[in-house]
Amino acid sequence: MNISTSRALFEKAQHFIPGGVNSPVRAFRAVGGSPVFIKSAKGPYVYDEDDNEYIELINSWGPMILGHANELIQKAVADAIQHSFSFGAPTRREVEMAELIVSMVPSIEKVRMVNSGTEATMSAIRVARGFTGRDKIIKFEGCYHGHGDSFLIAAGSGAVTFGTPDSPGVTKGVANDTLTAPFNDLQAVQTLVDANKNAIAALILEPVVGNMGCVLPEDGFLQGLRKICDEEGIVLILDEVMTGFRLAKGGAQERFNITPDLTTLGKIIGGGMPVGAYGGRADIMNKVSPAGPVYQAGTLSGNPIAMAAGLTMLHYLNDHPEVYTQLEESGSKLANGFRNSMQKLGLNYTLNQIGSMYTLFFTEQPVTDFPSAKASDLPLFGKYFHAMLDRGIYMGPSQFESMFLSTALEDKHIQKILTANEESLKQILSL
Ligand code: HOZ
Repeated sequence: MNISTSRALFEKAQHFIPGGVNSPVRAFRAVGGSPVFIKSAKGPYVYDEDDNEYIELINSWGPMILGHANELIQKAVADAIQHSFSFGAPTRREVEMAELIVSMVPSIEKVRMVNSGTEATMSAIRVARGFTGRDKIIKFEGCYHGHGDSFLIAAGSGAVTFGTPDSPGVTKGVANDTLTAPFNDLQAVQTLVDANKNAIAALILEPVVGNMGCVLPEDGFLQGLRKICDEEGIVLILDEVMTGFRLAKGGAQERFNITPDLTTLGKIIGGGMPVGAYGGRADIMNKVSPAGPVYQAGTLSGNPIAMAAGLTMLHYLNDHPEVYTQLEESGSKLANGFRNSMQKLGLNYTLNQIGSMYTLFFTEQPVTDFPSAKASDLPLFGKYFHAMLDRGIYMGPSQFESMFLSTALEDKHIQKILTANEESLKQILSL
């Protein structure tokens, strides 16, 4: 495959951008080789600067639920830009967006728009601290909540991919206020809570983890956390930046029947534009300025173009339940196909899948937490990644990421992914 233009761009980028990329995972360091630079995308396909076509499994890390360059969203953006790009003042669409989010996610009574998932999680933690008057938080090993200081302790996604789950630059004070527990380990959470009575403001997690690869909550885990939080007056925050409006209309919380106190949302509610939001119980959200004393602000928050894109997508999801049926079917078809191929080839790697999210882990052990995810054969994943890329399938370039499907995937695309998968496994294992 010719990627000479991408190579040249990457070479140049490294002179001007740290590591040549604006977000570390993109640099392909976990899988080796040179990243492909994307020029455009439509439906299930992305095209690189050398005009190679790929079926895409990143979907901008979640938001392209309807596939790339969806025409309804394009039109909404085209209409919105006629009226300028930013006002720094309230708009009608922000109210419509808040009303729609509240109607789709029942645990959210009030919501504040921000510009990214990172801003959403940082702000949610601040509000939880302001509400409880406590300092500490609990997060889970391998969960990633953006790059806010409090979360770069035992963090997943790029932080683990690049070996810096505890980033330099985070002060000892902040690190001391972040307690970590293994995912799916209720007893460990209880022990932390018992050892820090009346000191824990919030417990935050991805209800389905996407950032150590796709890892599901075991039966009763989320409900157990809810109970502990209720008993101890801890604010339960579900980070649904990647699962919100994807695993169900009301997100993972609907799917697993769990009611958080606060929810963080991200890129999905902008249809791919830079957006985030946090929301939840009115009594907590009323602490946010100017209703209350916890300060949080942003010139671009509720940006009119992003609101136009996000509103159009959310309305579509709200009005078309068949989207979720299709995502479930596509996820199942892929998972069944992967399992059939592995059986045929005598392989027993672990496939974690739920709805339109999945990760194939190169380990034979069940992956239920961070240590079991890290037991995967990472060099083998790198080979698999490139074997798939060579066959026109563009995956997240790290073992510690989830893949995301869109409704633009038709049976022929799923078949192509399955064929590429089987051929790639044969190639990398010399079968
Ligand atoms: N949370 C996103 C997926 N793991 C991160 C994307 C990125 O780091 O660029």
